[in-house]
Amino acid sequence: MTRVTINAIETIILDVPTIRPHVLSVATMQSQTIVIVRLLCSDGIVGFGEGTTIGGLSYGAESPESIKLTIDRYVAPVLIGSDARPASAMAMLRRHIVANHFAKNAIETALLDAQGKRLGVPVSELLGGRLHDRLPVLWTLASGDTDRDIAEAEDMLARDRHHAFKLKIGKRPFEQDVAHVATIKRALGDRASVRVDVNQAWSEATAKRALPMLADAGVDLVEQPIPATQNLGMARLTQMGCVAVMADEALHGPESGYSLACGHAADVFAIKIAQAGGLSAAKKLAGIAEAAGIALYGGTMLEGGIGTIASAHVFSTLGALEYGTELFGPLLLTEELLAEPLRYEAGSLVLPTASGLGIEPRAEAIAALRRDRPLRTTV
Ligand code: MUC
Ligand code: MG
Repeated sequence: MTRVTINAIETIILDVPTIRPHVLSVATMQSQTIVIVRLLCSDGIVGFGEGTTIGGLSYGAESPESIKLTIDRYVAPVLIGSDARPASAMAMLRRHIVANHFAKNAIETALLDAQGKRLGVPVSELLGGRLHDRLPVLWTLASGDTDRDIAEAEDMLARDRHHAFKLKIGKRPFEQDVAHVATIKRALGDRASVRVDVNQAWSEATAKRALPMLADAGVDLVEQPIPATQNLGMARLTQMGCVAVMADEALHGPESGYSLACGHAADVFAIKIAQAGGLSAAKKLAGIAEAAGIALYGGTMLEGGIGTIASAHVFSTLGALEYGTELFGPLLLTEELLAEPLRYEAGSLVLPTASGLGIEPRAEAIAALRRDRPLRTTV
């Protein structure tokens, strides 16, 4: 086999409006910013990757602009001219660059897309082979308005699009948030599972009061109620046992997963390829959860089509995803970024069968949404 090397890496920032404001405890999103990576190899194959976070720097330590800069300034010089096989390129990257998990994930996605296209197999097959051809997908209700959220959930149920909902809370006093959640759960009854994501907004004292109230309201899962650094607090909340507790922002790959597992600090792990530092790291993290008896959930950073399907390839290889996934990112955007949209059917995302990621970006959408597009002048 001739040695294939990496010839060039390009990054493009896109700003894509959302279909409605998406209200989290840390930010209100009116648009999503996506960094597209194009990785060109010496055999002419192009791999695509995506670096996406939420709310600029309000969610985590990497912003879209820092992801682009990291790749342009530090990743590309390390990788250009080197072996394009994913494991070897990623090992090289880890030797030269610490942290920067979102940037590393975007690169590993592009490397695996290229390698899959080269070998004629889907990315899931490079990761050991898929166990699921479709994945259950929930929808996040985050308009910030109780009646609007109920109407949105009813519409999703009527269209058979989603059967589980995640509510973003933590912005208002907790009693108001619990009342908001209880009203929605009462309206939906047994027709839908309701979960909440606090995005680290509560103190442990508030969480101790709120968790039993949420359990009484019929909530199935409480995600990252307290700050990501407070694993001992997470362990105490998990031990209360009234409702399942999920770690999200506390997870930064296998090492953090190992320490949470050792400390019994979560019932469920939200597996996110970007936060984990790539697709292989996400698989290792899932392995730690499985070994520790921690349930799995397929998380999202509200990525567009590339990041969403990259996540789906990983999740399709995991045994049991007890809490399903939230791979709905593309459905929150007003613009279609793929030549052929992802297939969502009856509450599930269908995995593509073509080689690599099995998707192609839509060139016109990229041209129209890129932040550095030439400004049109009117005469
Ligand atoms: C998060 O914190 O989980 C996932 C779904 C959503 O609405 O926001 C994200 C981020
Ligand atoms: Mg979360």
